Amino acid sequence: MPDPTVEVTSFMSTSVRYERQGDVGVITVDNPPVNALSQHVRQGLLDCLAEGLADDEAKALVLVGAGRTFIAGADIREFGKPLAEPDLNGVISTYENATKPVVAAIHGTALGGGLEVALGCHYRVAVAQGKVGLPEVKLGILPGAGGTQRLPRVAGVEAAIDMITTGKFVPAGKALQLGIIDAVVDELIPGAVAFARKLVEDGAPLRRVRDMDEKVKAFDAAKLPEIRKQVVKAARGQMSPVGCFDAVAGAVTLPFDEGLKNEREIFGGLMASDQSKALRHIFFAEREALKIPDVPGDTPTLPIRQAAIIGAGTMGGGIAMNFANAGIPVKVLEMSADALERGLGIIRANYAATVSKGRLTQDAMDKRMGLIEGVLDYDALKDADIIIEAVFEEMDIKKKVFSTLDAVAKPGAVLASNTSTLDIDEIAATTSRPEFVIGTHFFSPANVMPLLELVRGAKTSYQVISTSMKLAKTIGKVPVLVGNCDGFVGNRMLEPYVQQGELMLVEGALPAQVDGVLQRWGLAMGPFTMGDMAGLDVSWRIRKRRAATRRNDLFWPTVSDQICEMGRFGQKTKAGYYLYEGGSRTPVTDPKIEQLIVEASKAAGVERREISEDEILKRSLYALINEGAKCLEEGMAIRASDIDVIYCFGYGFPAWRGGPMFQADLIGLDKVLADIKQFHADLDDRWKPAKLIETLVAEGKSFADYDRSR
Ligand code: TC6
Repeated sequence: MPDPTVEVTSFMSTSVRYERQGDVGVITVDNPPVNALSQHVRQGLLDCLAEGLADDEAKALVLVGAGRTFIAGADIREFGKPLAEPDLNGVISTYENATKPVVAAIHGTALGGGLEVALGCHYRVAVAQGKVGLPEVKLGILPGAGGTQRLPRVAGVEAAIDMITTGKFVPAGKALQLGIIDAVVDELIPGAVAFARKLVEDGAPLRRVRDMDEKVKAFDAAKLPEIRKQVVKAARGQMSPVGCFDAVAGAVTLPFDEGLKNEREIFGGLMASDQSKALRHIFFAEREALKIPDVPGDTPTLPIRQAAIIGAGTMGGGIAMNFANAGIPVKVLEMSADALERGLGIIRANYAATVSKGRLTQDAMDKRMGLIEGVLDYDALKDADIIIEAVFEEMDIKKKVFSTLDAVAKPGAVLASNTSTLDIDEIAATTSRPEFVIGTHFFSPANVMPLLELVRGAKTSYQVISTSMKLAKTIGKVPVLVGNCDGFVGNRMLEPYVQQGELMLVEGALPAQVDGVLQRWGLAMGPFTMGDMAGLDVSWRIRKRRAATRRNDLFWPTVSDQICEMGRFGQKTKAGYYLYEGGSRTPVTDPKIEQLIVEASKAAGVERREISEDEILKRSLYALINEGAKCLEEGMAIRASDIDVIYCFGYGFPAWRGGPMFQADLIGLDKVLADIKQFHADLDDRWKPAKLIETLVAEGKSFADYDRSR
């Protein structure tokens, strides 16, 4: 039934419509799912504005989004294609120059071009749950429709630099304080319409943000160079935060129109960059990873109202925090009261640290702690909808836990194993319900790292897969479904990568040299710093387990084993490849280890040589790519882009490099293959090229083509 109080005067476009509520015209953008500013929306916005201005009955106009959100930005799918008119800047200035007051009514998220459109309106209101942000920096670009010029004019220069260079979202309350919005309303459309009517009654001016220069004038331009230095440092090689800064600086140093021109020029450079292509690739890859080809999108999911974790160690505690953070009650089982108290103590200390940094209120911490219940008896887990085992990484122990779970868990409970390498089918076989068993490979620290590798066993049901994917999103993770093989996808690829690092040490490199090259390229850390952080004993144990089955015709470096034999397991023992003095986490080179490496070369009969930066980078990156391709050809990863998501969200691979498989396409698969073949000829059989790479090169295709063909 149409609402009789609403007078529909016309439908100019299927995605933007104009209606009137009494004396206020309402322009509604209706372009699901997020009201992105596709070409037809931009045209619709112009058409409906013209309609509203021509409507003599309308004294003011309100702009609103249909469905779950205001406009969430430009249509990212249009990027990289020729611009179709009308361009967004033109639409925004038409709104800004409108002769009747226009009020943007924000709910959901007003992001990017969406917030820029709102800043083109004369006034902005939002519901309390609404959020605003300019997240373009995360796509490798900047707010190119005036956002870098208008936001500082309403929020002040420092707040604008912070928002634009980080892309963070700001909730309505804070947006009001900053001056980004003018009021918080209880109900979206009625609130905005009432606000607009009041403007008319008060004879309020047509306030154009472009003319509001008080806040930019109040800013001391002498501060800019120092802030820029900080932005460059934090960006660690990513161009867009610096471009964003430079554009906002233009709002301080240039008149509005020139500032816009400056913004436009920087925008063009960023948009054409490989970094932006990489970041856009990761944006869509993250969402694509949620789609599992053989699992129908509408597969019903199981409700998860109560979770349980077995083990209150570092991993178990971190996993429990994810549930509590999402408001899901979680029981944590330990074998002794002492171990339980220790585990809960660490969780409490983690939350307290967040409270002391001002990122969580004491009240919220208490609520979260209140959702975590320590238990000492398996029987307490019988009501749980999901039970995640996070005990020691030993097959026999995990099997025992699962056969006990099988006896205790209610029918229909998801039984998950947090393993990083073990065979999920072997674990599932100890239960009478392998279809309910799935691997959940969290990354440490589990309450911080976004990646969640979900491991599909041979019998895992569609329902359990769907439930786990959905749950992962609910607890704030980025899930990727992978197959069941040793190390799954992430750690399996890591092994040849770390091996290349270790081999290069014996051939002539040093840890700080290898780590330095990779860090300068953008990785959060190189293999040796990473090993020290993760604990060298973990990979030592895995190496020992695999020793009996490894190939005898290959040379196996022993440096890492020797370091472990010295009781140096990395940061936790204050020494590993590096030294960590006085509890510091900063690696310091240890001459003793350098000596050990030189001796290892001698013992292996290897004459040490200079290893170039190029060789370090290629051997590290191509080891990942070659193993990634093998994971793909074996079906362990569904898509090349899933592998990129795994590396960017779980292994500190810079998103602005797009992940290893994206890099392979960018470099050119034929070039990558030629180098791999050369390594194969010069080094050893570890470099046997993956068949998939050879096939794709022979067909003139890329990993992206392979993904599209599936
Ligand atoms: C910009 O504005 C530049 C302006 C200057 C120009 C001159 N375009 O994330 P979800 C799709 S740059 C196209 O799962 P949520 C998404 O791919 C843009 N598509 O939902 C997915 O499709 P699928 C600045 C988009 O509720 C579906 O919508 N804005 C866009 O978890 C649902 O998405 C941003 O960077 C888009 N802009 O989160 C905001 N956005 O179902 C980017 C989403 O086919 N978007 N899709 O896989 C977001 O951050 C989130 O989507 C969200 C909603 C917070 C809006």
